[in-house]
Amino acid sequence: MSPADLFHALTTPHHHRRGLGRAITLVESSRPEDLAPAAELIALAERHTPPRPTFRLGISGTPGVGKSTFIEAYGQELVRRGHRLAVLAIDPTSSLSGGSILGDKTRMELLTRLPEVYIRPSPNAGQLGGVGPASRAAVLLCEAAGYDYIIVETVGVGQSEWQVHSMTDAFLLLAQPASGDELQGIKRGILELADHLVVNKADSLPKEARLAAAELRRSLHLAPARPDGWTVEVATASALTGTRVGEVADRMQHYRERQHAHILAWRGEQRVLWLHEQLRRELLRRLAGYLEAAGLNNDQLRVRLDQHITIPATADVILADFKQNSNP
Ligand SMILES: Nc1nc2c(ncn2[C@@H]2O[C@H](COP(=O)(O)OP(=O)(O)O)[C@@H](O)[C@H]2O)c(=O)[nH]1
Ligand SMILES: [Mg+2]
Repeated sequence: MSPADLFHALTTPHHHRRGLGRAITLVESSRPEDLAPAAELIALAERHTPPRPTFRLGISGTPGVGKSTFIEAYGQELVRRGHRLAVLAIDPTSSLSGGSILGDKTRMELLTRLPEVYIRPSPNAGQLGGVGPASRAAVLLCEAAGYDYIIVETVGVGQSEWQVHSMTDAFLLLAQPASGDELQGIKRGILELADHLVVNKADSLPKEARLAAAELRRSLHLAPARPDGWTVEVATASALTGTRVGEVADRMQHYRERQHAHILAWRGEQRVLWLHEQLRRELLRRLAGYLEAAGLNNDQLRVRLDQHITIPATADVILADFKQNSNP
């Protein structure tokens, strides 16, 4: 199927699911022959204006904090409010550990069955250095397919929180009902990324959840005021029972309305970030292609090192040659 046909398929109401799945697979692919069609598809998605304004929410938190369970409850609330929801679950660990994707499917059982909801686990999106351009493209494709609410879920490993934060309008951090940043599973510097904080499992550990929320509020008070004027609130909720999940949705709606101008500006910046990622990836791809074509395998690189003695000098010589050869 040509990219244009594929794009047509995914934008056709009621018949878009298969097309969308194939389209996301295409943009996630690292096969050389898929690069050009993927680029064409992304170009079509970029030019397409979604039928309704869209909202992109990033959700993160340590494994077991209840992200999938929360999305199951929150997603149903969104559907009740008239949204069409796409969930992109990105798990950079899953190619190593076998992943939590299977567990996720059973935890999002009701959501999976709703016709207004599309769920896409991307176990391999992490292979090329985490949540990258492919995930950004997947968001656009979901929007083109008519989903107006996109949740990007990631387990907090490596750089994934930063990356998800840099491709969404709002970032929600789920915390454990325990005291201390470490016990809540919050890495250094991640708290500052959050626009919304929710301490989960308030049903089974109400006291611990209250204490954790109070502690998180204290750490937020210590942080400087945000330039966008938004005040981060800490909620306690239960993903399992659904208690106060509706309030989180209300607060999110308030954020969406109040921060509208900031969100638009942030999306503009995100396009520049995407361009940077694209440039980096393309440059690395071309360099790898050059090294291969020039026969510079590890044995040859060792020979070069012997010739030029130091690593920076060797790199300079190789790069000069690369530049000349990629500049016909
Ligand atoms: N008691 C209680 N258990 C929860 C809650 N949310 C999630 N869990 C449980 O915590 C475990 C991990 O949940 P899961 O959604 O898979 O976490 P994830 O790894 O962050 O996606 C499961 O056994 C859930 O049933 C909650 O609000 N209350
Ligand atoms: Mg999960």
